[in-house]
Amino acid sequence: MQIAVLAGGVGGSRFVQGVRRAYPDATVTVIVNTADDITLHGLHISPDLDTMMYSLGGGIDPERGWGRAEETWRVGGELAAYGVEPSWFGLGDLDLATHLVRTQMLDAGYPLSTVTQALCTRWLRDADQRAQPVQLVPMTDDRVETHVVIDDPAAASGRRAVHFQEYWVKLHAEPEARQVLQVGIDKCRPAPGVLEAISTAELVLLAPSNPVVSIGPVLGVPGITAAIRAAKAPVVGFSGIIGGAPVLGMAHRLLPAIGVDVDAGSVGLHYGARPADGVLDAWIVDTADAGALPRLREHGLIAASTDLIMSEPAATADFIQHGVKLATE
Ligand code: GDP
Ligand code: FO1
Ligand code: CA
Repeated sequence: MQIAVLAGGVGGSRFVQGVRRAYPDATVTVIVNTADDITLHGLHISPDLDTMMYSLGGGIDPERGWGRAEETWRVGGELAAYGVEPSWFGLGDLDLATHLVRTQMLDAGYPLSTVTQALCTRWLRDADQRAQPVQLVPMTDDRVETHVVIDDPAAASGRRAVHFQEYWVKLHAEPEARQVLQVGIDKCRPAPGVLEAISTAELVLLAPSNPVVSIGPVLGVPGITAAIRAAKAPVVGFSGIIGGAPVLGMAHRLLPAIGVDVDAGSVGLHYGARPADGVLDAWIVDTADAGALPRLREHGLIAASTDLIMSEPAATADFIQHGVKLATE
């Protein structure tokens, strides 16, 4: 069985671990958001790709959910001692090696998808003793960056745009997000293998990742939404919003900026049903959001509620199988 998953970082990687558990023999391709990417200290950092790679490869710091386990911060300390900015983005010593390798390979002319494959050789080849390791593919090899427009009384326009990482990490998503822009999205192309993974899949899954800054950019890559609409496989999405709030993170600070209410039903309708120009066949919400089911069904979606907390891969596998069964029977 071939499965294509659209995903971001922390939520996406927990979900993919559930996919692995639910379909141990499947070929799984994860199309990962790269609009969180940022260049700092001359290094190309791909947070969602790295979170996915370290998580599936057993190298993630489980408490933070990003970066390496048993990390040390000596290089960052030295940069701070030189007064080098930005000091608000923590780059651990072990993690820095990944960014050094990635940047060197990019500078040598390799595309991000090839670099990702090379990095994953270390992390995923024997990760779970499967014949077929998970394949991580960036949504695009081209540069795309999420920027968030916030109020700034000092600016002539009264507003300014900051990189998503500045909004998320430095500003803790506290300023009102007036607009979320994916700079470069219009002109980017899907990375090699992305459209093929979708068109040949027997199952397409949308992880419960952030709808605005994780799934949003992936669907925004020209050609990806059309490929999902045309896919022969059932397309099943899972809500990361439970009881009117994200399970973790700050998606509630960004959804209003794209005009979507912070509730599971509204996110499902935002993705929409395939017959109504959307991308989903089925939308699975938590039991706390069962009240949204009639509205979702009215809009042509197969909809169901179940426990969507990804406490461990087995629990995630259970709700994935449940959702897929509904969409396919
Ligand atoms: P990021 O890129 O690291 O921000 O991670 P993702 O975008 O992949 O995932 C973040 C989203 O995952 C958040 O909006 C969360 O609400 C959602 N999420 C995290 N844990 C859970 C969980 O246990 N269950 C569900 N349904 N969603 C979750
Ligand atoms: N998140 C933080 O809250 N603070 C950090 O200093 C930080 C550094 C960092 C370095 C590498 C990396 O791959 C991720 C990192 N993250 C950090 C997580 C990241 O900023 C965001 O959570 C994601 O981009 C949202 O998906
Ligand atoms: Ca992300």
